[in-house]
Amino acid sequence: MKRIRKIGLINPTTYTPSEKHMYDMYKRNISNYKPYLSSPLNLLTIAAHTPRDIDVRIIDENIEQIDFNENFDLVGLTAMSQQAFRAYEIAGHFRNRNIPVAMGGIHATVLPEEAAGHVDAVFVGEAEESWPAYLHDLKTGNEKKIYRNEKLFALDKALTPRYELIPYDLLKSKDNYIRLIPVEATRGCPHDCSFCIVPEYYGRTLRKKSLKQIVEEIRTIKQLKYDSLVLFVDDNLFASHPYSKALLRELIPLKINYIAQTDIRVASDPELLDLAYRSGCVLMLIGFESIDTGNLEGINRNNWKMKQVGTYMDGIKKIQKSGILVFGSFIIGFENDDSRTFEKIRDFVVGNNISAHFTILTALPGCRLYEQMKRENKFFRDVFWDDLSFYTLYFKHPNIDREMAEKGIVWLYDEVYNDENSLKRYRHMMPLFKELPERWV
Ligand code: B12
Ligand code: SF4
Repeated sequence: MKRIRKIGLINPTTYTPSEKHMYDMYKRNISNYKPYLSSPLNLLTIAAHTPRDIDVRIIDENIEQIDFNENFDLVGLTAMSQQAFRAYEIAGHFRNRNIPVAMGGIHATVLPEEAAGHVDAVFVGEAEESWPAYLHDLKTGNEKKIYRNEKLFALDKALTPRYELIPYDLLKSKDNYIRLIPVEATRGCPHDCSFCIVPEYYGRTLRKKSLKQIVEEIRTIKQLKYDSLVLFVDDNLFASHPYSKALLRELIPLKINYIAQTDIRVASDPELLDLAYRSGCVLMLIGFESIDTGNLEGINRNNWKMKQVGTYMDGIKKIQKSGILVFGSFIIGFENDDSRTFEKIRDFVVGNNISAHFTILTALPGCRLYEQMKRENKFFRDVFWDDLSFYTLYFKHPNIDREMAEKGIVWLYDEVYNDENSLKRYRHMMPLFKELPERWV
């Protein structure tokens, strides 16, 4: 029987070479645009499904250096694709000391055979049930190379993530970052955007945690006195309006401030917007993707995203009027995009008084767009996971080259977050806030 006393769960650094030029932008505009830091919810969740007699340490390489001499009996790594190469390096260091290494997360899920060449055990998909099974196998010497989730996890059985393991002092010591504490209410997305992996990974049906469970998680965070915003990690917190309204009513007495990702349909439901404001929602992140309808044609099989474009401006106004900031997400690199796209997006963002982030179209391994681009021989390299930061162009585009894309993205950030346009947004929102009942922001 092998004893497992101490496990290190590690989130490898996410900073890739192509992200470097973003730092100068951050520095130039730091008073108006702050990057964020958020502890890895997947590892806090895996920790919750680890027997309590095992000591677990969460290490986020974005905020602390890994001590490769630390005495772990097992190391668990998580990785998005852009972190994969670093994850393999980390695995190598621990395996050289005969410490077994397991790996889960989206990259291992999509490319388990690749990951299996670098680690001892690979987790495909959700691991709430397969992780405890693996720990048992490891103790008894029966471990397998690949663990797959047999079925999607029933979220009503979710355990509270081990929030107390967040190295909060370290997180807090990072000045100039917005601190986010992640909470999850639902999983799954009914849409099928060609560049996204979520529906294949989490399923198309919305699975929900019980309201009681979410309240319990937020109470835990409050007791820990983390002075941070809550980030609902759900791909669309308001996908089901009846469920989210019930959730928001539960959140009101908890007095938190939070950020949520959603889609523009929220704007058509005044009751939902009112509840969102009263429950402490400060910002809604909305994936507008593009303002050119032609670009969005075919993104979803039923053209759902394309059909929303006409509602964007009116929707933004309604959300802002309800006292919630709109943060748009825009993608550059669709087929119709060219050198003028950057200015058009700047005009839309500044004109509508929203803030936003801008990324380059990124076909992630496992998604439809990736398969299509591969068939069409568009990629510059075969294995380019370090280019998947969303800030680099790594495929042949008819009108945009790599330099134009990267410089254009930085230009967009500079334009939107300069003093003049930041002040414009502020002046637009202040009178709207004044018309609303006060809350605890
Ligand atoms: C929340 C979130 C974030 C948060 C992170 C919050 C946090 N630190 O926890 C923030 C906003 C920071 C973020 C940022 C980015 N994100 Co993000 N994000 C998500 C999101 C919406 C949810 C992830 C989540 O926390 N789920 C809840 C946890 C509990 O589930 P989980 O992660 O799936 O983990 C389960 C399993 O994977 C497995 N598992 C995971 N790790 C491990 C490890 C071990 C050892 C084991 C055994 C099991 C295991 O077990 C868990 C429980 O079942 C996903 C989309 C999605 N629905 O998955 C995208 C997603 C992960 N993000 C993605 C991307 C690309 C990014 C960015 C790179 C985008 C960008 N450039 O702006 C940035 C990274 C920037 C940076 N420098 O860090 C992509 C990754 C795709 C890929 N193949 O790489 C995803 C999948 C979205 C998409 N478009 O497809 N993101
Ligand atoms: S991009 Fe958003 S809406 Fe589209 S499939 Fe992914 S999670 Fe769903």
